[in-house]
Amino acid sequence: MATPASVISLRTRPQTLQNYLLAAERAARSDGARSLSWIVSAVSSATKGIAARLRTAGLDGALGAVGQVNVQGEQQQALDVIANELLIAELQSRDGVVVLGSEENDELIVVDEADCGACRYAVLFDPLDGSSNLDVGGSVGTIFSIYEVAAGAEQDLQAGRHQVAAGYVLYGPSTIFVMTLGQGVDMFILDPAVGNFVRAGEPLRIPARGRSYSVNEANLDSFPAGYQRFLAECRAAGYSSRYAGAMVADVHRVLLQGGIFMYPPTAKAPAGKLRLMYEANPMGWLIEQAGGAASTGQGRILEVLPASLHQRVPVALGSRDDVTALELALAAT
Ligand code: P6P
Repeated sequence: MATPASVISLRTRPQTLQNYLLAAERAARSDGARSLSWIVSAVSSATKGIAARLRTAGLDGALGAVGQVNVQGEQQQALDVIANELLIAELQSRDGVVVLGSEENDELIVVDEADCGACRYAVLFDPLDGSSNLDVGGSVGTIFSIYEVAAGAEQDLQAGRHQVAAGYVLYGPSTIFVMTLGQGVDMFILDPAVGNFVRAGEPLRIPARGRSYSVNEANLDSFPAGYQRFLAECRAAGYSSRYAGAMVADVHRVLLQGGIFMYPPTAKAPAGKLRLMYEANPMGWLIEQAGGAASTGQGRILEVLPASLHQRVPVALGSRDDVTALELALAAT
């Protein structure tokens, strides 16, 4: 059977992430764009290293916890530490990076030797989101969010609407890099044979409405009433339920197929569990850039003014019609 032309073209005439970034840099014609593409390239390089370590973690004895609790109060997995160190090492060496913020570090990391002139960036990231899935062979991911930083403002946290780049890497059956520079969302698949992320077709657009919801229904009884009513309406409309327990995997499904991903307020997490700066903001911007919506339930996630690096917010993001229906259900209570 003949190989589909699309497969041939991806392999023989690939647009790699590198030439995609260079094209964006040329289009922007600014020193800042050169630094920004170099910084996204650093994320790409670090995440290739993370993907390689994940593939053999079971053989290397690298699975499991390291016996300490991180700033989130969560058991730190060995691969959380490795992923965090790979990202910090790549990013702090790049011109333009003046500050880093990681889920695994209590405080912001100010990069003293940043020699960047006018181009100054903050990179916030969750190095290995969903890492509790690792021991059972589940998908996990890396999430990143990039801002420009004014001189003297390295410690200032900005609302998500000010991001200049954001994305995630999904470590699943294949390694998938999804990102936005504010001009739509593009997806790249790692070709392990050559070590390049290869662009996988046209920019992603999320369907206006989906047929599934993604939420941890074990917490249903402690969700505010509007969420419970919304989920009952979805079930009555024939929606299916899909939940991987890793935000990157669940949001990737919603981005490609439509529907809604939620982490509502619960008894255990009254402000929600997910972190604003390196989970809700980057994922929310990607969904908006693909034509969807991202809400705290009370308003746009990207308008939230951050008070702290590890601040949590309720999250509901996905198809615009589904998020609107949830917001109406919440407003009716
Ligand atoms: P729960 C993983 O720990 C994470 O931060 C997200 O990736 C995921 O969406 C959520 O927490 C899962 O939380 O309470 O359903 O296990």
